[in-house]
Amino acid sequence: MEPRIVVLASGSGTNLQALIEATRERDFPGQIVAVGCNRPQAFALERARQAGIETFTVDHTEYPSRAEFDAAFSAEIERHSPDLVVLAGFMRILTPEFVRAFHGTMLNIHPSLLPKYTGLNTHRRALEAGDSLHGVSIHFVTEDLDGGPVIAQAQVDISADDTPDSLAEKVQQMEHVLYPIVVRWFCEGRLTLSEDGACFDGLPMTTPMVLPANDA
Ligand code: NHR
Ligand code: GAR
Repeated sequence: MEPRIVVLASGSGTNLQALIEATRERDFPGQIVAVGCNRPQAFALERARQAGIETFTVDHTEYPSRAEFDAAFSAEIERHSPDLVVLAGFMRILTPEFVRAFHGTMLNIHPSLLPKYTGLNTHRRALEAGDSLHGVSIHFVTEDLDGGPVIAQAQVDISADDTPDSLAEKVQQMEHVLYPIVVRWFCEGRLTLSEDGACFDGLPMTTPMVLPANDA
């Protein structure tokens, strides 16, 4: 059977859309079996419904603690027996218990060139720092927030007239290219997490795979 993928999202779901389109290709080695959300109004849910994919929502505002939200959310995820959990614009920090339950089988896409700018508002922070290069990283999720082993990155150039919004748009275009590639590698069994970090075809990755900026 093809690897079963559960995608978790909180917002507009453009990365989800890119993954839906990629996994629809006849030769794609995995299937999205469900989309989970912590916000009932997230447009990601609508995209999943449009694609005929099962959805579930666990509204974090209805839970008194992170631990209780995470317990309810992970129970919903487990019902779908995922081989891979994909965070795609998922905006809640996950407890160590949650992360341990999906060790080596959970990926996140983060809008910066990690280890730079973990956390939020990455585009504004890259601009304020005067950086000329920015981008996106895909990493295994560990207890260390945005600190798990990085698998792949795509760079974008920052130009003088960029704003946080224009930069976000450029970065997102690369996200939609890179995430389906990395999810495919995972589904093909080429990507694993070992004590030495991320491995590709069984060999530890000493450095992430990088798609360079156009005029780098
Ligand atoms: N959880 C763990 N344990 N490890 C990671 O690497 C995680 C994670 C949960 C989410 C995505 C991450 C990102 O790509 C992610 C990686 C949300 C926040 C945050 O501060 C930080 C990082 C990420 C996602 N969230 C606020 C919180 O209190 C809420 C913000 C909101 O709801 O808008 O959880 O950047
Ligand atoms: C993406 O740019 C993703 O990198 C970022 O949110 C956006 C979600 O867009 N993720 C984070 O900031 C995680 N904290 P989408 O909902 O359209 O895929």
